[in-house]
Amino acid sequence: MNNKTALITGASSGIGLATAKTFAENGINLILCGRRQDRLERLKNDLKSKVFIHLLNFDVRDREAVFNAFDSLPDAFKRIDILINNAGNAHGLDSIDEGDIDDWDMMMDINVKGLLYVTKAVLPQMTKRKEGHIINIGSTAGKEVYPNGNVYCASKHAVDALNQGMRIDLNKFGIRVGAINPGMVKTEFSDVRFKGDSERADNVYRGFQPLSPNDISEIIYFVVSRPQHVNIADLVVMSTAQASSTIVNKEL
Ligand code: NDP
Ligand code: 8X3
Repeated sequence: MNNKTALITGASSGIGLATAKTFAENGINLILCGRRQDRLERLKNDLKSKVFIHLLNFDVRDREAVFNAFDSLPDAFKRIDILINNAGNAHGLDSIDEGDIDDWDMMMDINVKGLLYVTKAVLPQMTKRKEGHIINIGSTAGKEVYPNGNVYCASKHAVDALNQGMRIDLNKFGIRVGAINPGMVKTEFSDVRFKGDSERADNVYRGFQPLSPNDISEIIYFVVSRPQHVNIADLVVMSTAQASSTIVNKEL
């Protein structure tokens, strides 16, 4: 994997941060993206002895900022071999009749439109080279719908559809496209969903062993390190205790 460069959105926390560390351990140069620049700087300091790192600071909802960020890339980082479309979150967990429209906007704007903007910005150099690998971080919420998950599930079903659509349309360029759809992973995801209510967030993962961000980053590395002719198109991964979005065995 030497001399490869990966761009990771949402590298300041959780799955994206773990992926940055795993990729750095394996010699993949990094473009790390997120809004919290202080966290990105810290991560760069931790990893800069291993690989070359460039930081991009933008909100994926801001279309102009996304394209400006990519235009600003130094020559050494203009070739992006691997795109990890990871930035995203749930906002709220409410019945559809009680949902907050601002939460709905955030989920659709970040998880769906943001992913599209970043992909659009990264693609030209991949289509030109007829080479590249895109990993979309979906969710079990993109494979099934659970009570009060409504709009978050819709946003992840959209990621599932886009993953298939990208794979079909980019096939002519030889670009690999695949999704990794995790079940419950202990990150800042639930803190964000419950707007800082840490007790409610912790409760989501109480009584069983959820996945860790590192469990997912190791799988992402496995996927991107397959030989060129192998594309892992769609992968669902849950903790052993979880059987579906609503069935979790707390007796294990
Ligand atoms: P975290 O909350 O820990 O991380 C989310 C990341 O997304 C942060 O780095 C955050 O960076 C970034 N992000 C959020 N909003 C924006 C924005 N508007 N612009 C740019 N970056 C943004 O959660 P996870 O690591 O768990 O989530 C990563 C992905 O995994 C998401 O797509 C999520 O839906 C998916 N997922 C998570 C699961 C889980 O159980 N945790 C299970 C299945 C899928 P910053 O705030 O600095 O901008
Ligand atoms: C995150 C997993 O089950 O909280 O995508 O929706 S879940």
